[in-house]
Amino acid sequence: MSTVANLRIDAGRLMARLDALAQVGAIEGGGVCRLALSDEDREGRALVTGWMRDLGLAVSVDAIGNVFGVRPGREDGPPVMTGSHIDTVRTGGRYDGNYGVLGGLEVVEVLNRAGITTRRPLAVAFFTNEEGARFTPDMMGSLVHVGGLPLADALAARGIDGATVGAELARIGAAGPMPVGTIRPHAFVELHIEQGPVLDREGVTLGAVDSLQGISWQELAIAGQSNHAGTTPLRLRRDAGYVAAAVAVFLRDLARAMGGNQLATVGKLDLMPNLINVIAARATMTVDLRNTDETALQEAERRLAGFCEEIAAREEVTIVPRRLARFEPVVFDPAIVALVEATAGRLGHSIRRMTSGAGHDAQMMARICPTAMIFTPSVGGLSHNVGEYTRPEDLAAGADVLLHALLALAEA
Ligand code: HGY
Ligand code: MN
Ligand code: MN
Repeated sequence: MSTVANLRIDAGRLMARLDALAQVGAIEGGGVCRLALSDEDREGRALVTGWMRDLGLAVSVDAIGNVFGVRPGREDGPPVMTGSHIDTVRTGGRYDGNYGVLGGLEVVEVLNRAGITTRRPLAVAFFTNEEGARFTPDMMGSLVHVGGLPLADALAARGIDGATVGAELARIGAAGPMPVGTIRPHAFVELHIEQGPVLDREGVTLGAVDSLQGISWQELAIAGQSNHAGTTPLRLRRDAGYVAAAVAVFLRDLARAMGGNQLATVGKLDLMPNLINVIAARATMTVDLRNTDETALQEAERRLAGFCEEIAAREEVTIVPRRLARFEPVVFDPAIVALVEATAGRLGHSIRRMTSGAGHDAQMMARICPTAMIFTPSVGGLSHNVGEYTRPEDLAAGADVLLHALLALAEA
């Protein structure tokens, strides 16, 4: 039997599974559209749970559709868990989320082939609706798992297409019999692409993720009055389209003025009636604010609310905010961060500590067990884009560090 220290994942096998899963919801340019609880999600779930069963994992599905593949240990007890998500944004890449789940399956295959049974059980999970692109909040499945969102509230969440989570779970047959929150891990390590420019720009192979920034999502419903574009003087306009645009410009200026790590994004904007010669009666827009500093994030929220109040009065429109998601910054477990760092060093890979700009299921699991993340570089920092790309050798390096970090946690 090969010594444990020399164990390495099989990069070809990992790439083959990534390529196979990427065919489910494949879109032009090598990307993936697999929105949560869509037909593509159903197909992806079937493929991945099939692989879990082929690897001898005991598959459990909970009431929000989270899927857990458990590998028995020499002893019973809470498993050391890894995993991520297989839902994507509409113009997603093939690595976001999928890589963390398939990296976990590759770890299981290496241990199976080496005839190794760890002291603690291992588990590979994928959580429902991490992206939040169709149903908010994001990280929904893992948030329900840790008790941060009541199951009933999650099931009632209505998507951008009007469907509810509960109805879509039933439609694709993704809900399972296991009560949510059943499996409480001993520890959780998530493998994920960075989705930002840091590692690629610095030429560093891996990231030991020690924190994750705060996230504030809201929808603004702006109501004015439709009117004729050619006959209505400026002073009589109650133009929801103009106000939406002014909010977007304000947000960019706000992020620039606040500096630090403040980010602001208007990703979704719908006008009604959305016609060339009609002043928009309504505008519905989303605002994504992020900051590593919770006090600054609250300041950004306050300044946006103040601007909305002022421009609503000036333009004689109403602006009704609706909170979609709100998560404070998270600090991961220093001991696991150090383990990831030391493991990368032992395997000969460069690594640096960093925070995560993106939200991840790990930020929810950190509420119930020691948790950290491993990042691999995103070429050009591109993600949530069909051009998302990570070099196979970097994908393999990340999975090797996951293998040995999980082994260390499962034997400790
Ligand atoms: O929005 C995020 O950061 C994650 O992709 N859900
Ligand atoms: Mn992700
Ligand atoms: Mn994502």
